Amino acid sequence: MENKKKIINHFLEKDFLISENLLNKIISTNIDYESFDKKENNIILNEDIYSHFEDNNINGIDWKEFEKFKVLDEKGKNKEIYKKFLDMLEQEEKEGIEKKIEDIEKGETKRVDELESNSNKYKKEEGNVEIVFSYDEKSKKRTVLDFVNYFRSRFKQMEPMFKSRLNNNPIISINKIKIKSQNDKISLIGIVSNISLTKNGHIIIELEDLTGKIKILFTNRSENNENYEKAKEVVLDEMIAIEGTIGQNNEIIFGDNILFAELSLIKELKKSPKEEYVVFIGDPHIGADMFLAEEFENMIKWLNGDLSDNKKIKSSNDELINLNKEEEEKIISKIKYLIITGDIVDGVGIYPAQESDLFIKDIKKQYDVFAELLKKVPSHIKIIINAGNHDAMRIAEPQPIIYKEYAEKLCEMTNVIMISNPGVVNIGKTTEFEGFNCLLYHGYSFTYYADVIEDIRSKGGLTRADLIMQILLKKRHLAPSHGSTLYIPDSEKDNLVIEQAPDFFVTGHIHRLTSISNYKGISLLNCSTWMGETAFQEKVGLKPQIAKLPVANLKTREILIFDFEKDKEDVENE
Ligand code: D5M
Ligand code: FE
Ligand code: ZN
Repeated sequence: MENKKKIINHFLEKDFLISENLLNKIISTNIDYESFDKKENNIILNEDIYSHFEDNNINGIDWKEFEKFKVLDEKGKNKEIYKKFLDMLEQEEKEGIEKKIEDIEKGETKRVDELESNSNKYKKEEGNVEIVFSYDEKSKKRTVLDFVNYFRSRFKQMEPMFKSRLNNNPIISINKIKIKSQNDKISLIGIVSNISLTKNGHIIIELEDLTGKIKILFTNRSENNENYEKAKEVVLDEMIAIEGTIGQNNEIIFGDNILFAELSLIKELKKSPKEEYVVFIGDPHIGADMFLAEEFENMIKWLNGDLSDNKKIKSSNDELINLNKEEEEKIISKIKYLIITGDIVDGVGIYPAQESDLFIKDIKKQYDVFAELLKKVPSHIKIIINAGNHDAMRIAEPQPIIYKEYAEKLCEMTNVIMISNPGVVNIGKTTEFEGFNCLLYHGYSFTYYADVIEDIRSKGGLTRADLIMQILLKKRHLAPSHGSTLYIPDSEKDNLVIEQAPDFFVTGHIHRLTSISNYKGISLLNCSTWMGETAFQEKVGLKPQIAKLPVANLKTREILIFDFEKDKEDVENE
């Protein structure tokens, strides 16, 4: 009894309460408790943590949190979290990255950064993310009126983008053409309701505003060649302005010029005073047989500082780059953001007979597996996710965030931020710096423009995401033609209009990597995929570019590509 009191008092002096089981253990095993000289505020020391306290200099652990977990454990409410905490302490003693990798390979789901052996980890600075725009659907029935108002809302939203730039002729509404005279010079702003070719190859664009419709002729005669080329870029339903001359009977306009909505030209890239990095992943397609698990895991290991994978590093102009170990580690340590642009999972029932291409046939399980993978990403990295056409969400755009019922585990992660498709997030904002706006769009409309715009079709179609992205920025709309995507009309706002110039325009869907550091002050990025070539892609002749990780430096705006694709030879030798 005396002994018991002595032991209890020894720990009380250090502000520790000691648990019954530890007390008994100290008595029965003669532990040299007197050398225990840590001091902590009123926590109950038990058998599980005693040795950790004794052996280690454990810094930065929130013991109050720990107490809560322990109580939950004792009440039988949340045993898991207490066990994880103990595992983490256990891990403190096993140094080195090898152990972490072993865990990843074993598929254990402890957060890798929690396992890191140096105590800095608890203080690692997190990225700063603010949601600028994420579509949140108010559920209501759509009516015909919504479609009419949708036209109006696009018109009203985009009209100001043209007005200040039409300085040559008076701007008039279409119903006022009839009170003007032949040969008068006018400007019109409207939505393209029809495009046709005359038998001589002239282009006739029918333009509609809130007051009427009129035909505008663009001839293919040489002196008008530039405008004729512009007319070839015009697509259905987009909003344009024209300058022209009134023709015979005021029934047709001869087009002198076409203006697209255009973003203003910014040559200088905005740069952060802080060296931070953002990395981009597109189209992982979890659940598909073709998902590249090994490449994906190698990439995650890399995010955790493992440089063992023998990868190529390239600049955005495709030049090979050599980085030494220190340079590479420095980059990794400053990665704060991970952006993922949709087709998170392969889904279920997305296309006929998809079942036979699926490794995981349950959509919720597909998301669960993805969450498990993402838990291995260091938790100070903020992960931003939007939906694609394979995800658990209606395919009509704007797509709200992926259904929580399916992506439950993803939504629970404190470093995961779900946004709509399209959506805008700001990253890297500080008190002194405004941060970067990133426009995320999965890219479903891209296939339409690859095909319909002759200039893009002739230069490589779908392989030219760079051209598609530029033309959509020029039109300031992610899917100007109604036929290019399914869309949900919103009578208040056309949510696919590009209202503000972003700093990053990030897309996916076509499974090929494109990176342009500076288009009008915007970094353009179409992401690679983490899925191999499918039978469908082989049939349509689209070669995916797989397992490439673009890494953008926010201080210099340089983009490097880390290539995790395995060499063909390696694959063949396996
Ligand atoms: O799209 C994967 C790839 O397949 C992407 O490059 C676009 C292409 N794709 C998808 N659907 C079509 C259609 N209907 N026509 C042409 N090309 C298409 P994913 O969304 O991952 O299935
Ligand atoms: Fe995809
Ligand atoms: Zn897609």
